[in-house]
Amino acid sequence: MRTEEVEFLCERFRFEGTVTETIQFGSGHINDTFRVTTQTAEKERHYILQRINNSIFAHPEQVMENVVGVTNFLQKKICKCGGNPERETLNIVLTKDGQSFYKMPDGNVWRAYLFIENATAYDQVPNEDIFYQSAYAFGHFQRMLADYPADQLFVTIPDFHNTVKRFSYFQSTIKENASGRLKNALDEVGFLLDNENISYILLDRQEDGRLPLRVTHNDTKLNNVMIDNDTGKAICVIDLDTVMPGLSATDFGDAIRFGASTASEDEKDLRKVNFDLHLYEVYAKGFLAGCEGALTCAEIEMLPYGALVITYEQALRFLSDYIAGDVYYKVAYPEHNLVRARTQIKLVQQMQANFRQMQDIISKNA
Ligand code: ADP
Ligand code: GN1
Ligand code: MG
Repeated sequence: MRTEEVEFLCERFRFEGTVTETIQFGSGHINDTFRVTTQTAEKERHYILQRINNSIFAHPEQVMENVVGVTNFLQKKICKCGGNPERETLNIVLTKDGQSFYKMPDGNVWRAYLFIENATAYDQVPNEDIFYQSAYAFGHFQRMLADYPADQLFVTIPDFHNTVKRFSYFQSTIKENASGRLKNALDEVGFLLDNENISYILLDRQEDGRLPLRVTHNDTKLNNVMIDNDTGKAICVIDLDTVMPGLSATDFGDAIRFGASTASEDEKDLRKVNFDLHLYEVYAKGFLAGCEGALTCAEIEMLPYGALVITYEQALRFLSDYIAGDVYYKVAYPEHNLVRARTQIKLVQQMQANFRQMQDIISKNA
């Protein structure tokens, strides 16, 4: 981003003090995120300044309406429970004319949040206590939003966790082979095609009403929760762009595919990537505790399937993007999406091999 653009944008928001530094921040795959530092007479302050990716979110203003609704709702609940609403949920910094976002003349939509200080968003599990804390936080997040009026939420990405549609898109990317890369991924493509049956597991049960829709986060990876550097507690669930009606098994599964692995999502050496049943159990305990007994028997039974389905779905998504030519996720090098797809496939294979144990762990802890 050009310096003049940053200066122009910082001028639009109600930031306290004078801006002294702006740096790119975090490792999200979707939005452009910056940390802004300002200096007031007394102290230094930080803010998050973010461009909402409008090729992925077709209606950024609807994303912001959801975020305003959800954060206001959470702030009230946090206050009632004696918590700190400035730290335990995202806080939007308004523009100088009182809006929740600023639309640039080029059509890009920007927003700002208070920066959550002295906390970390981890890309890999540093220790099991922190993983437990993140699980509790995502379970609790769902619980706190149980009475949120779901009909007021915009669907910010239609069919976000519709694995069957993700599979169809995967097939169409193979047919088109827009990047010419299909030849580099034949084994991976073969595995995903052979396992199409996985894509129906959750959707069938959602459609026939066996699984209830709840207000869910839908992007529950570990780096979407801030962990307090001093206490190791998960203090704030962030990245609220995909809060929409969804399934509890999806939120559980997405966190497992990211966190219950012995390596990062984009580890190139597959020997280092293994599904960790112990971390799976740690997360299950935290998530069930955070949900406070609200899950139905059918939902609990589907938690292991959630892990399998969402890991498979993520493999489809990464590989589709590799074959389509990196049109969705940010990549650091040309094979990045293929590398990511491979880690997910390895995890799916190990989940398949250990599925009975995954089920037993849930039964034992439910
Ligand atoms: P993306 O959709 O691209 O993942 P996120 O909203 O998750 O965007 O933000 C990217 C990263 O920026 C996060 O993983 C986290 O490290 C950091 N971040 C986002 N919001 C805050 C905040 N309010 N305070 C501190 N760090 C934040
Ligand atoms: C994206 O935005 P971020 O980096 O937290 C993606 C998730 C994927 C994840 C894979 C809106 O999450 O769905 O699971 O990458 N978010 C969106 O790491 O597509
Ligand atoms: Mg994120």
